[in-house]
Amino acid sequence: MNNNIRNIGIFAHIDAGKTTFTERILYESGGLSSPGSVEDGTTEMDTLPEEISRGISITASTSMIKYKIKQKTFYINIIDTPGHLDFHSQVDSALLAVDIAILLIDITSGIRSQTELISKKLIDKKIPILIFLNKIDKSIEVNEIIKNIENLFTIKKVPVFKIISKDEFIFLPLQKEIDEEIELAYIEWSNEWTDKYFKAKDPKKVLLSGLREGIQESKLIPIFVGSGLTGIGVSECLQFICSLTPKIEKKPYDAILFKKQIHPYLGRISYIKTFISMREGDVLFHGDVPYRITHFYTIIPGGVQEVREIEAFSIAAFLSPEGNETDTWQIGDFLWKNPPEEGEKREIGSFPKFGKEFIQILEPEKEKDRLELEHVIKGVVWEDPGLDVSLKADTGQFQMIGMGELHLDVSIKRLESFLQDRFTKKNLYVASYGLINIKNSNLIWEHHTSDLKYYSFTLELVASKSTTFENSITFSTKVQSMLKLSIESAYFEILSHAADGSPLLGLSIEINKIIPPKIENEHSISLTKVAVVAGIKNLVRNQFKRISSKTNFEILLPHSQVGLVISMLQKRSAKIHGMESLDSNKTIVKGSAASEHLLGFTSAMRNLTQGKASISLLTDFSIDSYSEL
Ligand SMILES: Nc1nc2c(ncn2[C@@H]2O[C@H](COP(=O)(O)OP(=O)(O)OP(=O)(O)O)[C@@H](O)[C@H]2O)c(=O)[nH]1
Ligand SMILES: [Mg+2]
Repeated sequence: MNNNIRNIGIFAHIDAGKTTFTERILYESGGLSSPGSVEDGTTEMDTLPEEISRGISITASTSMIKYKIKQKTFYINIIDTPGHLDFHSQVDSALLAVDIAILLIDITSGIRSQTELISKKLIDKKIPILIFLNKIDKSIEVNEIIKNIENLFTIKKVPVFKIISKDEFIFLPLQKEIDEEIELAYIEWSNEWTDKYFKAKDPKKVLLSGLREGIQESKLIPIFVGSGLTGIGVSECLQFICSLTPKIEKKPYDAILFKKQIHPYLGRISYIKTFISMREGDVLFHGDVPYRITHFYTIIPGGVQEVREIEAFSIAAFLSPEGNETDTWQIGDFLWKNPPEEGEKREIGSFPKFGKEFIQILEPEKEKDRLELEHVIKGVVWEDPGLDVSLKADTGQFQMIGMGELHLDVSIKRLESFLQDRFTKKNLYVASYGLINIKNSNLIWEHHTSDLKYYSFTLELVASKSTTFENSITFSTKVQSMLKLSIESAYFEILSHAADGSPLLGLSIEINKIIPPKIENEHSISLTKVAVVAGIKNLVRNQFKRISSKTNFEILLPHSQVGLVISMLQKRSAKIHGMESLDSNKTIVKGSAASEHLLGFTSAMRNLTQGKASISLLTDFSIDSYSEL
């Protein structure tokens, strides 16, 4: 890795202070004359109108700063990620680019579910982690939190600070003296470093080298302390990061796409992390499709900078390819500098698919605006890997499909910023399914067009509830292939809306006898379909239970409002899993409910608690954790 590039990601739960911390880093580096404020809507990182008005981050934003330590200049790409779980696809995309993670923990609200979720992801990806206990200006009670951090990782945690008083903090790496009680842990993880330490002329230097290597090798996690708001501990943390050189694995590709954005000045841009150096005019291959990059850009505090050359292991943006073929570039896709060799099969990318089951129906206010609405929706979907759009075949309405209510809400506000009121929001719902609930039964499905026997069609079968959520159809009798295809397609088509319009799950059919019409012509195919459709409708009628995704919630609120919120939750058939009381006079309430029952809950709760309660919602889209409605 180039010795002076650092790609840092800032991760944490909602409101832990990521954006404020990032602004402070931009300020410390000289990139800003004063740090922006989330409250005043003046930050570099939260610039979308919805980010400013709600005071939350929605997208992962990057900025590059130059940071000088003595004579050496470091180029630091910093990525500020959103804390709301509705936007966690943004966190996953940021993880494609970062080499070092700063995990903020707000000492006034402790370890929360997002902290646990992101910790697991960072460990899985073997990204070195630094913990920063934030908002120390509010309280210096950190012992309880440090104890709780123990359960967060199996990796050894080592403090790098000592708190003397509210106004005095000592950063041990900057001290000449050695605090053996704390600092011996920096080398004890390795026999080699322990040997070196006891033989060293300059043992402090060995301790710090041991600490750095321990972090780079994911054997140690240092704990910093400070405040992004007042700046305590921020420059110490930044300087320490510059002294780390994380190991970068060589990849079989030359760059990875990690973000797409409709930029206010540049239009559609794509961000890549590079693994080799590149320069303007270079051609990059997506599979075997070439694309010439005329200019590279880096986002810097206050604007955009055009750059001729991009070093290996850095981050850069370029104008996104337009057109049908190249528009298929997805976040997580790999790019190469050379075309594939003959016979070479290239993997395109490896970004996870996200569960999306919150659906908002939209339609143009006037028919003449339909094309423009479609264009704008597609643009917003293009930017956001957590969003999809489809057309409702029966009504021609658009279905915008997202990861949560807040996610859809801000996506619609984004549409409004382009279209104002030229479209209408119809219903919002959560996808639900019918899960078949029948006993094994031998059935006969038949269809007669008239009295004429030679036009009738009969299927004999066994229908049962499958052990999984899968639908399946098997044939234990010989069947001509066209007929088989037509039975199968009718079966899957009707199941896609058999449960009162919703998809039906878990139905397994074994066909063991077929008596086709005596006369075989084009009618026989449609007759088979009619028989299958009618048979399934009959079978399914009221024989299913409706299931839907489950949402886990975590609510942080003042002790005095717990009763109020619990009674609101009970009305929505929520299950409370636990409550935890924090030193800061606040309680965390954890539980779950059917996602559908929680629609509208966040805003109702905010109104009733006058904004004093904050909620984090994580919907579990894995089908085996769905619950009955
Ligand atoms: N006292 C104090 N307040 C802070 C500190 N850092 C952030 N805040 C406040 O905490 C609130 C949330 O800060 P943000 O920086 O928006 O938090 P975030 O983690 O970026 O939030 P999301 O992006 O929505 O997840 C704001 O009101 C900040 O002013 C800090 O170090 N001390
Ligand atoms: Mg933020």
